[in-house]
Amino acid sequence: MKGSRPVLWHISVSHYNEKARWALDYKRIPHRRRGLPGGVHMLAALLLTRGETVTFPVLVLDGKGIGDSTAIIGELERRWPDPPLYPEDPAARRRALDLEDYFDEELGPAIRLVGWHEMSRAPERLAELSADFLPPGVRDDPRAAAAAGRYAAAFTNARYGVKNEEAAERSRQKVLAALDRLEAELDGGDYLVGDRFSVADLTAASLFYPLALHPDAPSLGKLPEALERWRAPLAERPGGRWVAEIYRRHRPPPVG
Ligand SMILES: N[C@@H](CCC(=O)N[C@@H](CS)C(=O)NCC(=O)O)C(=O)O
Repeated sequence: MKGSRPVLWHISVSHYNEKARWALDYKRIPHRRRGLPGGVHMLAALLLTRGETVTFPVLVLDGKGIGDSTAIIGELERRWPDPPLYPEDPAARRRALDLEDYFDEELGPAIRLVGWHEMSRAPERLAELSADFLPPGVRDDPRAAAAAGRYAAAFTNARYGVKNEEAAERSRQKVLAALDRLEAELDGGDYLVGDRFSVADLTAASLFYPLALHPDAPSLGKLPEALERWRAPLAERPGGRWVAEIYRRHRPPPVG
């Protein structure tokens, strides 16, 4: 299948998936998207990457499945270098990749856990969010939506332990630490590395999208009250405002 259009296998609400979508859109790479509900996607990821990963996103390029958003961006950068996401200068590039790694490892799992923790405690909100993954014929059936919500709560608890209050509190602290670090690294500037947009900004903004909820980011619907109470003041911090601004300036619409 050499030369065929790349296919991104993704989960619509997932922030790591948003990171890969943003990179494809930023580079204006024509591709197709295939969405799957969380949980079901793990078998697909295993098959698409021939056993290498159980996570989405997976990008299929020339018949080969590439798992992990960082590896996907690395391959996009190699094949479609313009516009670049990696700085040219080696020291700046190292810094950008280190920041990508920091936000991937420290922020990504923590903000996901906080989000699912609060969603799991608000079954009606979770049912609404999960209904989007149902086929059109059953999407409007409240019992099907509630069942999809229960499945999402069970899956995220089994996989990430989202019901655990102590884990949620540790994760809230990690998100705060990541926001502190973001603001310290920016030091009042527009970009994390040098004076232009790079993979570091794309990673921080996409993984922080649930904080800023910019209209161009994935929609999470109406948030549970507790989640909104936690999120709203953080969105007003300089780091939260920066995420919204980076979305406004650098998140292009999806490539058709
Ligand atoms: N390091 C991976 C993380 C991706 C990831 O954790 N994806 C989640 C969805 S948000 C997933 O597929 N989780 C399934 C699992 O953890 O087994 C990346 O950057 O792509």
